[in-house]
Amino acid sequence: MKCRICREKAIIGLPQHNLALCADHFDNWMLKRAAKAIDEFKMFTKDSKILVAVSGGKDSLALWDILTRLGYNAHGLYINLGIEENDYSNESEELSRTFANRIGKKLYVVNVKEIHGMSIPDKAYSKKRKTCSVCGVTKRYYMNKTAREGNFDVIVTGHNLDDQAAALLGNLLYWKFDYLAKGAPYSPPLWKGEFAKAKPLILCTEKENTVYCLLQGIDYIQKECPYSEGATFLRWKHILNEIEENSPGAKQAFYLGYVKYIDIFKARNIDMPDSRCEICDTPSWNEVCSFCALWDLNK
Ligand code: Q46
Repeated sequence: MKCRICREKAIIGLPQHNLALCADHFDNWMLKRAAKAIDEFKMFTKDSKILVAVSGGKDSLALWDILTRLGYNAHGLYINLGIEENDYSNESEELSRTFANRIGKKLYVVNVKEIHGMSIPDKAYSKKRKTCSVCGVTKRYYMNKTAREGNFDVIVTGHNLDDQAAALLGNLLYWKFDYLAKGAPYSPPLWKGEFAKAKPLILCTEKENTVYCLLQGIDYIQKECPYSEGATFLRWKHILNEIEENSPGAKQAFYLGYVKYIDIFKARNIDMPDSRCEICDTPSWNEVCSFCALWDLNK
């Protein structure tokens, strides 16, 4: 297999693009893919202050690296969830800190156990709730808080095409309209002065992000979070991989087709509550928001 551009030995085949590339041209191609998503969905500009949600995994570190190389002003946020199994949280924090030092960018670190006296799994156990649900509410709160206090224009996440397509399949199968309304690569600020949310690696696959990290020598956490999404989500991924194998490009067509028609789902969705949490003052449908209720916060 030869690189389509220089005819040197290719290191990766990209059948969905009818392409094979050598290391140098693949590296360049990844930067272009991210730039294309940023431009096409009008995510942000070189003047924007960007907060990268960093987990220590390949997708978020690849994203931070690519944005930095493209000349964007991107800082990181790592949230330590206090997951002790496999030393998961400590190791991923260490890798995130090492990477931030390597690129010379600021990493904000939030430690849930230090702030609340309890880790995410312990909180979930004490509230008899699913760990990922407690984790989701808590991460969202701290991402928003950091973006608001740091005057960031946009929060970016490392979601890749495989994740988004699998989530889309699952949400479509069960017609989860509320989720279907929220799967766009870019969500503008809900009101003036608030930040946007964007997924610049939406045109890149899991495999491409992995190869990018290997080529750039980026050390990322290889373990999965011990609470990571179970068999169902993996099944959607597996089904889509089988389809992709026989019809290269189907995954991208599936997701981008949905993005084109996403307004169909938005019609049912009410975007913004007009009241605020009486404890933390963030927009909330209830007197006390889900985060303050979860962590039993008082005025
Ligand atoms: S980190 Fe948190 Fe995920 Fe781990 S506990 Fe679940 S939600 S799986 S992205």
